[in-house]
Amino acid sequence: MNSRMTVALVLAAGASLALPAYCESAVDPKPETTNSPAVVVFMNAESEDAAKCWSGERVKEHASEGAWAMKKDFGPRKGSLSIYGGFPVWPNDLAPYGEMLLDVYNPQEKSYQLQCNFKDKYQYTHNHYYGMAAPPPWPDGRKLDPHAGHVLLEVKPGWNHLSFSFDEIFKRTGIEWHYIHHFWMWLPELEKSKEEATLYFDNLRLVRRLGEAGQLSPHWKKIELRQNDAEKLLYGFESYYEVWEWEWSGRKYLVEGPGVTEGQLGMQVNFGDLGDRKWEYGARFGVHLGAYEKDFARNVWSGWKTFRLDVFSPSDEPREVWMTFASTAADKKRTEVSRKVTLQKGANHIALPVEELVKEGLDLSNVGWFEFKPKRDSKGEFGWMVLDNLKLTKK
Ligand SMILES: [Ca+2]
Ligand SMILES: [Ca+2]
Repeated sequence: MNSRMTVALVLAAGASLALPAYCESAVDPKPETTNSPAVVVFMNAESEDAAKCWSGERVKEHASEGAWAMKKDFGPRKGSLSIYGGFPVWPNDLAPYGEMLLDVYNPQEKSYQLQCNFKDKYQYTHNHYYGMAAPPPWPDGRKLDPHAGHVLLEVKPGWNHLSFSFDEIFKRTGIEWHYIHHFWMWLPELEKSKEEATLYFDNLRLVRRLGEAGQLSPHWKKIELRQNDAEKLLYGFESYYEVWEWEWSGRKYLVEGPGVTEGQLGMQVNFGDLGDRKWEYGARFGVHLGAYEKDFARNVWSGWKTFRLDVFSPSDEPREVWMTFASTAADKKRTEVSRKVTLQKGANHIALPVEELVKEGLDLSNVGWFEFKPKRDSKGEFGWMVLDNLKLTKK
């Protein structure tokens, strides 16, 4: 199966034909406390609001817990039981949990293979891997197998009290539990047949790991504005919240190693590959500076003299990078200004006079987008780099 077919299949499986309206978070967006319970409800259909985030029908029959269960019909083009937005735990970080427990009632007289899948942000095809020949590899160089994350559970007639291990999924896929985007379950065997079947789901629970492993990572720190008379820090990469704002074709990690020039952490990016040689530079990798944290005002650059970014390059050869800045003026006119820089092995401290960008039309009152794209190296690869200390200074 080629990669394009794989993408189509994943999309087909993840999508339901009758999509509910996109669901805003139904949970309180506060980090969990250290006193969190050992078992956390993922879906129990008891709350009408939370149930709206799921593609199934909330019914008062075959509940294993409380009064309500989630009913879902499966068959050709009936799609999956999926969650859309409103992820049941906040942040969307499943690293503190080691296992999923679920109750499934099967009113038919035959058994089925229920396929369960998580997708992390990297596997989320629509924004990140769509059309890519080679998604960014894991840090250890392993390539992504889009099918490795499937969990198949046998659903026998009557009640089924099921479970599966998150560690097993991680071993097969290297899934990024710190940012799970999507969860869905379906009966793939029915897609090819004319058969239909109905299942009832209830009491989906996450089992917390023991000890520190069961705590939310301290890297989920609130992003703090760090600005003084001399500098304004746009990104220090000290929090997952900062890292997840960066979009598109890169696998991103908070790292402590070489390349950290500010604080304790930096962002390592393993760049993705669109495959075709016409993509000489890395596919779009960047950030909407004005999209989040309005008070931070990352998009207002007026009054600053120098744009700075520290980049660690592990490559033995010089690496060429395109940086693109885009501004949107009050009259909606969008201007893009790009600069090519060549990075040497090890630490690089990029500094660009803001005035030079203005001469080419950049509007400093609203710099909304910043992009960072390496050129292929002599082996035809994009490799990885560590970014830190993205800031504006007065000198
Ligand atoms: Ca229930
Ligand atoms: Ca840092």
